[in-house]
Amino acid sequence: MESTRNKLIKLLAENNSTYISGEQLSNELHISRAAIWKHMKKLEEDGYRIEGKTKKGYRITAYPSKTSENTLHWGLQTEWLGNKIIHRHSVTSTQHLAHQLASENALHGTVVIADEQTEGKGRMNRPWHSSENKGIWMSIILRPKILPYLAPQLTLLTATVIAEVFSKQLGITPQIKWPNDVLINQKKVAGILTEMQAEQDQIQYIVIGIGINVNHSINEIPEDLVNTATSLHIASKEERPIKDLIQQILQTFEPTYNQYITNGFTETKEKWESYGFKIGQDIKVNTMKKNWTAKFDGIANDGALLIENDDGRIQKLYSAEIDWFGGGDKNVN
Ligand code: BT5
Repeated sequence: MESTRNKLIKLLAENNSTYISGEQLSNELHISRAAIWKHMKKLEEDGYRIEGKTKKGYRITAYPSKTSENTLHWGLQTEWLGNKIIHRHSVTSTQHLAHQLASENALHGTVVIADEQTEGKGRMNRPWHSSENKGIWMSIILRPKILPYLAPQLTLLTATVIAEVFSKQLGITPQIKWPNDVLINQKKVAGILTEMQAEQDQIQYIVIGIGINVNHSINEIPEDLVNTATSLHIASKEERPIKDLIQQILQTFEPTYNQYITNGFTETKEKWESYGFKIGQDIKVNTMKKNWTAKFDGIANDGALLIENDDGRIQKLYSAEIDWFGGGDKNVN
């Protein structure tokens, strides 16, 4: 059951440019005008600002900066992405919850967000450190009409979205390390995990997991990651409201995704390569079978890693880790 308080916020938010009268609120919520007034005082204590005008009624003029379903909806300029947002304080992994919701028919564009994850995960079940209120721990449910083998393109697309928000809106230029790491000063600030449920030639749903270290100070980065991980705060000396950044990412993701679905991968490929880390340089390539050195040529039209071997042979790889000389610890991946 939705709380009266949440219903009240929704009613006020729906009418954010106009006013809603005390009488109307009282009718819709089935409580007295005095009870509404008490709820409003509580909201103000939490950082909401509510303007009341005689004869007109009420409207919200400012939301608190903390992350919640209501604050995320407030001012979110998207058409379909985030129409449904599920926010929890603590989850094992937003991926788990998103899979569960997707299998229960959650709509395309549903977004799951948590303040902390107790079992955040990376690829191949590697752990993803997700401490409380320090970063963005979010999963997006998509139901794209593309062939399943193209799904990895969405990982690359998501990396370009994060890179664009960092560089265009925060003034921090990151690099993208193939396939799914966003780096600042050669340290990992964000990772992406794309998982899907599909049949032979049809995707049922995709869950894109996005982890971004936002407000960690250096001593809040776990010891085993301190040489390889960073946060926006460490890189720019600024703390940022998580919710603003989530909104910026959703607002950039939606048109980028729409463009990709309409026109294909070309634009994403170009953008990805403009941020691509070590393109044109020698890298270490690690696959399940072997490790070797090759020149990184960029990505192919389908998103695969393109390398040039010593004998001049160009090779396409769909699954590999890359590393670089002087890259430090092996666990930068
Ligand atoms: C990734 O995996 O980079 C994908 C991370 C996806 C996390 C999001 S958060 C929301 C959603 N819910 C989840 O449970 N997951 C997604 P991979 O490339 O395998 O990198 C994992 C490796 O990164 C680990 O083995 C560590 O070495 C390192 N690592 C762990 N936590 C980190 C952090 N917070 N920042 C930087 N590096 C980290």
